[in-house]
Amino acid sequence: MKRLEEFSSYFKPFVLEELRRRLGGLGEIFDICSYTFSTGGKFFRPFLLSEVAAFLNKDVDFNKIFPFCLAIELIHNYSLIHDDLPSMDNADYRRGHLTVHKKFGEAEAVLAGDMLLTIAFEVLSEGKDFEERKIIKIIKKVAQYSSYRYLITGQYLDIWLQKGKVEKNVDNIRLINFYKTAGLILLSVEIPIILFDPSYSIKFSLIKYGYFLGLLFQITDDILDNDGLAKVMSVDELKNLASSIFMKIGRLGLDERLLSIAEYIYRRDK
Ligand code: GRG
Repeated sequence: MKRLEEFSSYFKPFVLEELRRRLGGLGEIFDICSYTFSTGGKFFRPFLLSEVAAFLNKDVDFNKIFPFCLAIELIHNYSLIHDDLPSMDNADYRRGHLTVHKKFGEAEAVLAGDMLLTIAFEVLSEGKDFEERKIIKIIKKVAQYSSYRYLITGQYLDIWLQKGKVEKNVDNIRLINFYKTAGLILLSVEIPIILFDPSYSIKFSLIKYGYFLGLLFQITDDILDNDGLAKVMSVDELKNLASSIFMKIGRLGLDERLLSIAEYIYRRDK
């Protein structure tokens, strides 16, 4: 998607610069913590956040939005680094490159994840361009969604599913996948809602949009990886499910920009 590629081309240097500003004096620590951003990644969540911000305020100054985009991308990468660890998914490769623990060691990868997660909150707390009450609301929401409301609860359930403590059925897999994926996607929609405070009906449509996008993202990911739901549902069933969610998004009455993001997710091939 061209707009996403354009966004990534100026957002990625911003991420690296912000990390260098904080960690540049720490030698190898900077190398380990920034490695994940040099291995690719679509920067989908910060892109979504900036597009929703532009939908809510067409004169938005992207420099003011970037810190929120950065925080979400830092948390996303922390979760991937920790998810790949030997005690979790035990993955050797991500984005076609060695995972952080394979390249630098396990303890180093744990610490790199911790570093990115905690820097995300530092970045959020520095948001000087919006009212303090909005920043505090965002910090609280990011903390909740990254932990018990979505990400970490989803990871616990996933681990218990692998250990046989949670039954491997369609409902449980859907719930776990939704928890692991939807938290950051919903945050990318909810942060600009907090910043720009739209009418109730727009807020309602956008939250449904974030929810459906989270579902769609995980279904297409499972089809591409032949994992998760693809282990308990056929590809045709998954494609039908994706198509029905995509149609629901189309009926939300949002603009072409936001619909094209859903279409990109629906039709993506990586
Ligand atoms: C806190 C350890 C820990 C885990 C939380 C988010 C998560 C749970 C685990 C990460 C692994 C996983 C399967 C996440 C589901 C979301 C997902 C499909 C991630 C991949 O997102 P992309 O495709 O990644 O946007 P890129 O590489 O483009 O950044």
